[in-house]
Amino acid sequence: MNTGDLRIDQGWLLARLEALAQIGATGDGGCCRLALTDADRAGRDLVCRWMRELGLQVQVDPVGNLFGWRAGIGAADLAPVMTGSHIDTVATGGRYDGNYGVLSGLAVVQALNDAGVTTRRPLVVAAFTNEEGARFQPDMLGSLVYAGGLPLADAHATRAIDGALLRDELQRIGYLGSAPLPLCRPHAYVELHIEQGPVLDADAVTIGAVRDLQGISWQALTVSGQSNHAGTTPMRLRHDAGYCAAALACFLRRLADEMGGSQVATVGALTLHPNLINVIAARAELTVDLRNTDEALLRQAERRLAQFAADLARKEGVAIEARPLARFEPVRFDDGVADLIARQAQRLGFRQRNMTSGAGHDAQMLARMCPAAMIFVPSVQGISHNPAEHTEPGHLAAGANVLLHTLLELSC
Ligand code: HGY
Ligand code: MN
Ligand code: MN
Repeated sequence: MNTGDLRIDQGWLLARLEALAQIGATGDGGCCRLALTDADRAGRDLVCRWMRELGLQVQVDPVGNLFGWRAGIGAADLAPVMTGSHIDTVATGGRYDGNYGVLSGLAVVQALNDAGVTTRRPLVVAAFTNEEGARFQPDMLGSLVYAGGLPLADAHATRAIDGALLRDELQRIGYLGSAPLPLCRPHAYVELHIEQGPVLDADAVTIGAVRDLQGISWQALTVSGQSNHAGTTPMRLRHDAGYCAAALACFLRRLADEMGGSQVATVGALTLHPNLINVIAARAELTVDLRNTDEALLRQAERRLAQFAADLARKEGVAIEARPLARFEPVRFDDGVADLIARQAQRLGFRQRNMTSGAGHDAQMLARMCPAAMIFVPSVQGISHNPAEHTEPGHLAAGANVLLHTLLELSC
């Protein structure tokens, strides 16, 4: 058959996105399937069932990465072409972040099976553990271990923000696997993902050929001050951890505005102790997420934050301790794979453009071991990590069809 006319079954893909979204549904259209929780287990069980129904050989590695393997007809030692993403979500996640890439990989397999199309190289669909990094840090933990960037023992010893041990959680949900780590060194890796930003939607462009991804710096700051009476303590005698946390957040906003360009800064988590109306906070715990496409500028932002914190600590008579949580330099993807994505998008008649990813993705880890690139489709109003996350069905199908033909080209 002329595989050029092959298309994924849009209804099949939309139905599985809907079914997976019911697991951990938060009632407002979103999902909560934090890594290695019971909801994540249920999502994994469902995806593994769909993999088996498609005739894929399901394998699980020691960090819980899932793989559905479709045999090729070429030489047995031919490296496979891999696609995939993640099915864990943030606590207020949408239904497309990660899930769309994994399920589109399965939709590609479904289309190939239906059409009786075989490929020379094996095709592997992956779902990597703890991509979000919301429960365990760093993010992209499963693909980082897969690519050799984090020893398995260190990953197993990682504690969740709720105190659970990663290895114990893998065992508890039945996904402490024994597949080889890494299962394979792919011939190439292509990840399909929603953009999660406003660019494609604003430009009315359907496909992004992602050629690079910005650097990420995550740290946890602990401010230790002195609890005291809110009414009796003169301002000059305070060591107010709550004020210091607010001062740090305001500094980070000023820093990002002043640096401009792609610099972004976020304080996403903040807790005060004892968190009471009439007690000056003794302790503040906050997280800092800094990102920039330029490594030198990202380091500059880190240095400036450290300097501000040191000055603030001295002035306010508090201690401020920083604990690194994740640090990844900017990544350049493979131009050959990105060019192929752009060509397939054009051949299928979709407007396409080059993109930089503002978000972290498993592809940035696979890029350490094989040629890798990503396909983006528009996020309506750029909203993501939010139950209102939405991508039009036509765009979902468009991305999956570009993935289908990119994988076909790479694996035949
Ligand atoms: O944080 C990120 O960029 C990704 O969602 N883990
Ligand atoms: Mn994602
Ligand atoms: Mn995400």
